[in-house]
Amino acid sequence: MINTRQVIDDFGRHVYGVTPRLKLAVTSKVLDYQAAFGAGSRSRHELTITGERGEHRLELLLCLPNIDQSPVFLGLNFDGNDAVLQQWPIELLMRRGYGVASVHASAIEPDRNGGAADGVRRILGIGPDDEGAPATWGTIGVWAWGLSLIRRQLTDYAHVQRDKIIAVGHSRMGKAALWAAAQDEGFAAVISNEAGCSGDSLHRHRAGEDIAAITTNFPYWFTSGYADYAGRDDELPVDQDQLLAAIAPRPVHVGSASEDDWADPLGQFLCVQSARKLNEGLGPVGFHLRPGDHGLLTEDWLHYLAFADTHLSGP
Ligand code: GTR
Repeated sequence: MINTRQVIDDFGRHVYGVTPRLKLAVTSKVLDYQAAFGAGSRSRHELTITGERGEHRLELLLCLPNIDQSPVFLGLNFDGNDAVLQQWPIELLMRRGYGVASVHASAIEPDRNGGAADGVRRILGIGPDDEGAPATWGTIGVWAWGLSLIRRQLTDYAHVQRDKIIAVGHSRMGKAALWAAAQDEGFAAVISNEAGCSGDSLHRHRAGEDIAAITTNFPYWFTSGYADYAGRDDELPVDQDQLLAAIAPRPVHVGSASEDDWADPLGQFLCVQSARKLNEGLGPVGFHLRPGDHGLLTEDWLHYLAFADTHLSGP
């Protein structure tokens, strides 16, 4: 039986950094609202987060179908909210009765070394030795924290089914979605699309990206001690199957692509299999493997819709 609290503590300590406890005021203002795809509405909201050292603003994109209340897929995006309208099959999701909420990850904290100085962390009043300082709290952890903050905000919108908010993310955003859902029981389910190393594939299956590569290319994503495990992946006190298992009884789905060697599809599959054993059947852990390379495709979304229809009984 998995000790969820222990797993979360260990991932905080060794991988993503410990999430500081912060109580912040968040306000929301509608920037614009329009009909979308003949299937519902699309609105943009400005969220203002007030911390000890000032305010930080984010733009939230919210697409909702024309039904009284809908489940919502909430995910961070790579290229901004306008791009997500082109990149995700939002019309299809809305026609199936689901809403979509998204925020540009870099609007929470820029995806680069030193990004902490220009993101939400700069207003939080966290000193260099405090929990939450850049060396101890990585950017993936900040994104995950941001996802929770946005989830709570979404529960204020009348047309959002508050107990059916699904965290979703591709690749680095998949890592953030898993970490967010593990820590925040308010997420009803989580979808991890090709999150790979430090997300949804096993460290102990030594293939694809490893801790040395990821902490060389993206040191700021993690707590600084994670890099100590470079070349010693097997010695990391946790593995990603435990993170997946810690989300149970809530459902998890992992999406994988046959040519995505960097994310290690076999390592993802083995991670899912092992998580199912660890959670002792408490929560479903789904998996699909599609042909092709790294990416979040409509084909993947069709699996995610089927998953949500089955495990959250749909809209
Ligand atoms: C890669 C990184 C992966 C994955 C990917 C992505 O460069 O090494 O861990 O996160 O980026 O986000 O697409």
